[in-house]
Amino acid sequence: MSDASHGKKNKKNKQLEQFRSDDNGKKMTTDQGVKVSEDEFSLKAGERGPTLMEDFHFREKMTHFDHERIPERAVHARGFAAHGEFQVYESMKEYTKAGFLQDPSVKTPVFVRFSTVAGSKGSGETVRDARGFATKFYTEEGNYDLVGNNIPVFFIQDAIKFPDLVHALKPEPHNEMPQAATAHDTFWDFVANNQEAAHMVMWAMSDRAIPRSFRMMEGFGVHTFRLVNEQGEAHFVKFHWKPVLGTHSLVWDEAQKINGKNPDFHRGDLYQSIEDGDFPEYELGVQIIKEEDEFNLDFDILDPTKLWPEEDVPVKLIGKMTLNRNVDNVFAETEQVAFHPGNVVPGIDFSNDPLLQGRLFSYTDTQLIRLGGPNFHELPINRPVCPYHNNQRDGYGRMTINKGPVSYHNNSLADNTPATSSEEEGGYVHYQEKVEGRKVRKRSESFKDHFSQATLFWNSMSEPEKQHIISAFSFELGKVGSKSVQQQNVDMFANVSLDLAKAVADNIGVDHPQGGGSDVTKSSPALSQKNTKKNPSTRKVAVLVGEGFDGTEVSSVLAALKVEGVIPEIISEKLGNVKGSDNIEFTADHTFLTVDSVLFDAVYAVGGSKVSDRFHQDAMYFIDEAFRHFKPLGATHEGKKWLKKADLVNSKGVVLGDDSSEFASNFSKAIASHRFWDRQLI
Ligand code: HDD
Repeated sequence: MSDASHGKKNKKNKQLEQFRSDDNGKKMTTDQGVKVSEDEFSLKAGERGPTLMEDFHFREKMTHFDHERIPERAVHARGFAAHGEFQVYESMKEYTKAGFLQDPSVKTPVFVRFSTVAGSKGSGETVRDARGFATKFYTEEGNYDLVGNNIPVFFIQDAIKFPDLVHALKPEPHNEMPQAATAHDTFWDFVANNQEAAHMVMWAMSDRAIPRSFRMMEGFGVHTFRLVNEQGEAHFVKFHWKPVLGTHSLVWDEAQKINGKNPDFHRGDLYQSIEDGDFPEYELGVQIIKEEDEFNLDFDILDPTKLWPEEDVPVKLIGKMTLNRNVDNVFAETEQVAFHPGNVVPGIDFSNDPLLQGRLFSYTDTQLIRLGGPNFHELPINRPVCPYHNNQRDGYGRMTINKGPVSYHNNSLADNTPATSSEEEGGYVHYQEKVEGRKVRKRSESFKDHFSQATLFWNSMSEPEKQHIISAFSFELGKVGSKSVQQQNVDMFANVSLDLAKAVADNIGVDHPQGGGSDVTKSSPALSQKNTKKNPSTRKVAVLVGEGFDGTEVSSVLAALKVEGVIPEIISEKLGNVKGSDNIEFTADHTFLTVDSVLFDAVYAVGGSKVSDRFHQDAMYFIDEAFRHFKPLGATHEGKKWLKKADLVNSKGVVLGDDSSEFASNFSKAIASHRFWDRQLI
């Protein structure tokens, strides 16, 4: 509660407060404020007679309902958001004059929306896909939007290809299948015939595309931007978000099952963590390159299909973002928020990345149709926290009442106000990059290497991660109907790795590639999730408890796990109380009917002296599935019998014990490990 009462005192929250409305306990009125006497029966001429047009309450209620929906986002339709705050660790004055990056004592309000890319608004959340990671900083100098993804590179190099990419990856137009999935012909046809996609496809086939949680994924600004300081000096920059809990992923089989068991898995996880006070945290990182070093890397820094290996250009962590408040209304805030990579503040500028330049057009354009006109910046969630004045006027849904006759510049009647500001006064002045060239429709030669970094990514993966990538390719291409498209992709990815291409070819029954192979031997350990942070905090553990469990021992294990931040949830035969020894009772949170092992990070098998055969069978199934998803398993007391019966006691990540404190400490370490990938499945 110390954290400024969960951000309640911040300027954005105070601004939003003016627009909040609490209908609880109030009298019902029409939109015109007239009290309503009856809300169940329309006005009729006689009890069985025709409904009358003069029923203004009926008309208003129905009309509003008929217009309740707005177009979903063309991409990133399925999303979830939260409020928070950002604080810089130390002044970034050397590189940028951006006000919110100067003073470590300043908390800048933020609003962050996470999303999948391909699926519709109601689609499942644990699909294989990139995740959007869009942050709006409400700074004192205006809104700054960092509209990124959880993958540091993009499928295409030029925005003119974006409609083609999206047409290919969305459900196919003749039958609108498949939903929220790239495992279909048009996507893979696009990939093989637009080979700049190679690098991002490697990421999309990796564990990064099935994150365990929005709280456990990285974010990237993707493009090269510029930081500009007070002296007008510029540096190239790439932005990163690093989750404090580390970067962790699901298993593909588990991810697919979660979509059935709980299609709201990721939003539920984010929402509940914030409600519980386990605020998600991310550190902001920057990679910085001097202007004069623009050409010193072996790729073009304007090419959005390239990352800057962290070992070559270190990531400097410059601040932390904490998400500490859920929205009050998903439509008003999450749905109506309008991000734009062109929303920048003085001190942050663009580069000539042709993907970025095209994005600068697309985002306003899409909001105009989605939010119904040019005044979407006035929606409460989109308003800056600093004052704004200009001569823009009118349009659908205009809310500001601009006073006076003057709405033009220059003028004398209002003393030429609103007045422009000089650079010294904080006016945004675009970086004066010298540009020269002929007008050509061309791709720079320096953008033409599509495979070296795809191989760098492959080389950086641990063995289990490589196996996951092979499986993902085999799954996706295995769903492709066209043999030709399958073969084209195998031939294409032979340029990334022959091992990969051959393994996939074998799995999907096409020929081994004719040529291929790569001479890139470099790797970047920072890209492997094997090297991420390990922390048991906020991990959910299913505690399988039956009647007659050992009350004292189990209570002390659960208490010790909670100290580590682990969240145990009791699963028993029925909801309500479950009795153990020593007069200890637990309240069951779930039964095997209401949850499944895929919804938990680990299982603690406790059992009980009086469990039924049915409970026994269900527990065995639950444990077996968790084991197959490489999850940590712990067992004490009767629970050990289940693991012995399943022959799991000697496997990696299986913790047995009777001494409660030793068991809790070992189990908690296993939980922090996330998954035991080198476990031999039986
Ligand atoms: Fe985009 C939404 C991220 C390339 C056009 N994009 C959108 C969102 C994110 C990204 C996170 C959702 C924002 C939200 O939560 O409301 N987009 C990216 C990244 C890209 C990228 C990281 C590559 C580096 N996008 C990109 C291109 C174009 C677009 C090249 C078009 C030229 N993106 C859009 C859009 C969307 C969008 C159609 C759909 C809804 C919206 O903008 O507000 O305009």
